[in-house]
Amino acid sequence: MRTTQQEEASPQELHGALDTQALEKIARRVRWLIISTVANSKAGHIGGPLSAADMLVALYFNEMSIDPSQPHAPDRDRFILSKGHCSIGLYSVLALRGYFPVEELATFDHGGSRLQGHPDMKLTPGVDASTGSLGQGLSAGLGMAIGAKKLDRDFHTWVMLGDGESEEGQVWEAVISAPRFGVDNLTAIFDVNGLQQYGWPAQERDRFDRSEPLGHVDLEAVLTGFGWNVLTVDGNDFGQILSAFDQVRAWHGTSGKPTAIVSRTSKGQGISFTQGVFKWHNGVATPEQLAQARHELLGNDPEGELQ
Ligand SMILES: Cc1ncc(C[n+]2csc(CCOP(=O)(O)OP(=O)(O)O)c2C)c(N)n1
Ligand SMILES: [Mg+2]
Repeated sequence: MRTTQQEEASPQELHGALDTQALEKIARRVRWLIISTVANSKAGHIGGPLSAADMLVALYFNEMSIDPSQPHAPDRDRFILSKGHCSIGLYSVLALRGYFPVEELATFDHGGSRLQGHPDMKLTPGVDASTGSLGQGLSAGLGMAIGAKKLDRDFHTWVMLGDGESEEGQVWEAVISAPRFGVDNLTAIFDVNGLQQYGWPAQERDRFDRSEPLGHVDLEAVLTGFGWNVLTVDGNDFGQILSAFDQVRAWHGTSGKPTAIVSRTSKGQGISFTQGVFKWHNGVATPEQLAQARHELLGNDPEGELQ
């Protein structure tokens, strides 16, 4: 799908080209592609891609300096999905943005497909780092940001992490060291959706309700203390996301510090039966559930017929 507004803008000049209504429409399509593709392939993650969908759409459709026809352009902005199990969210956005045909999503997680369950930078156009083993993406992004400084290149590197993922020690090695390098060309987005794969039972003997991975942590205070610029947004609100991006752009090349966006979201966002339900970390929707999701996301929108 290419929107009229996009056709008018050159690939490098998308910033600000779409308003929040247009972005919301794209995000509804992305959510439909996530749940329908996973159902088609009978495997994949749902809750994490859905919580991150709005941020991914805002980055790829309104913020990053990229050209889908030149996925290896040296000056492109970089994006690393450190929570690599959420690949179908990234692939859906990359497909709609024009990196590869939307129809290719039908091959998701199949042997021989370019769209593996976890992102592979050697296979998929638009994927800047191979991820899936949680905890590693911010270190890779820090390396890219330092590299840009050393080579005097002006691109920005974005990394998205999960809140469960942020229990990994390597995340904090990167958090602690990044400010020493003055990487004001690096932004870490923490997708704080309140759930991980299982988490801890909220109460003893409680097998179903799950407590927040970072619920006991003042993430903003910790990141500020380690020397980061910190912004907090409702990560399912495009107005707040775009305002945060304005601030990131103002700090790029000027603040001398990396930036963290604490993106407060809800896992499974946007579909009534997945939202806030830990069991939808992954899962395959039944035909009835798919029909309901489609109705909630697309109504009778004929353009929703994407696969
Ligand atoms: C090093 C490592 N340990 C465990 C896993 C298995 N795993 C996949 S997703 C997940 C939970 C991640 O939770 P979170 O980061 O909060 O992601 P989200 O809620 O966005 O799905 C786990 C433990 C993994 N992929 N890598
Ligand atoms: Mg989570």
